Amino acid sequence: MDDLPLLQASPHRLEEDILALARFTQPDLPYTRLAFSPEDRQARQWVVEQMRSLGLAVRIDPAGNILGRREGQDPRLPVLMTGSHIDTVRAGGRFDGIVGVVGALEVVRLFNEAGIVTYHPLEVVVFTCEEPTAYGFSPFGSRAMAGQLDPAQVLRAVFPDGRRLADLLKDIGGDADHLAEARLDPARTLCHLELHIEQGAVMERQGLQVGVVTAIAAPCRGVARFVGRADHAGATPMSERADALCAAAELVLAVERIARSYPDMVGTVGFLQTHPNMVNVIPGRTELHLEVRSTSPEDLVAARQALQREAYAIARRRGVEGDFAWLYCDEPVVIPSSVRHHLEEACQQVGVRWAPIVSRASHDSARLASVIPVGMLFVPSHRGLSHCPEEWTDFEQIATGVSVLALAILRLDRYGL
Ligand code: HGY
Ligand code: MN
Ligand code: MN
Repeated sequence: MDDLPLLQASPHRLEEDILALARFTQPDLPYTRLAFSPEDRQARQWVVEQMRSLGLAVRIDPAGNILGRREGQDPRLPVLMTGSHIDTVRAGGRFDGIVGVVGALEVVRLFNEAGIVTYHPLEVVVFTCEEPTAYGFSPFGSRAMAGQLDPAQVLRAVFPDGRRLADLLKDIGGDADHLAEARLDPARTLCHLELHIEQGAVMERQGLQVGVVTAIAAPCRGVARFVGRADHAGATPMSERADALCAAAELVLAVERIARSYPDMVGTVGFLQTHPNMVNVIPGRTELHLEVRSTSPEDLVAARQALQREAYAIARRRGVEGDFAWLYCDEPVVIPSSVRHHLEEACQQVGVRWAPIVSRASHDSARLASVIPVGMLFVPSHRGLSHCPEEWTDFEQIATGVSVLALAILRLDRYGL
């Protein structure tokens, strides 16, 4: 048993921070803090102030990622990163991403209180725009760090209301003209650890306090558009219609059917627009955004091909124009045992009920995994609910996860990978 200190995170401080961040929301739609929104900018400023109050040196990279640096004993050593995101989905929760940021801040507090100076520099990270937005590719900040963004695409990106992504980035301290400088240097980065809520019900059902993530499922997201013929809903015989919404409806059910046909896959259509969207007009145009997720690269390839075929077959069958394109397809991630080992040992030493667990949700860590070693710890989600205001994790449960995170960082700092 090594002599690394077991530090006890404070549920009360974590509660204060989480409830403080929850106040930065669209007031009429809690909890909504979309990336680049006024609420997001206020929350980012709050985090910067917290970082500075803990003695961290704060910088914002060209992708808008916030990095709070705590110097180590040896500046030549690579950085140990930990953090997550603070933007939410629309009408989302108070814990998704936030737990990883306030947890990282609490680790710094614990180190400060214990007078611990790690060998490696430590960086607390808030990634820009992890959740989807109207211009498509997300996560944004972690993708930029992984060198997975096309700067030209970013410079071209415009929201439906005309706002340019480059301008929004500038508003938060980023710089779309220098995105390449946000890229991580793997030689200067030891690893990244992310504490996150499970967003599923496995841990609560099994009475687990901490989950050590083994793999992260990957989303493949695509856009389908159907163009039929808007017409009078009353005067047009059923045999003479080109109904774009019926075509979309068939594809929605095809996503469900195809996802169900693979053992480890999920599929969803969470976004559907129809035009002109009036009860007495046959829909002339529809646009839907779909995703399928799995930890199996082979199944994802097969499902993508099946979906693409299905979209065009539906269009032909129904006599409407159909168009389908994949926005992006991320790769599933396997967590390296070199990092997992320290997370598992930290669980053992803290003495928590833990188990290995697959992440069905995607995370910033999944994007970084292509360039540096990553690891993830989960804390339970009450009734498995997430991406909704009912999302909940007890502050004591979060504190347990943070205590394990703190020890895992000390282990990685002392023993390396
Ligand atoms: O969609 C996800 O898995 C993540 O919550 N953005
Ligand atoms: Mn999320
Ligand atoms: Mn998240």
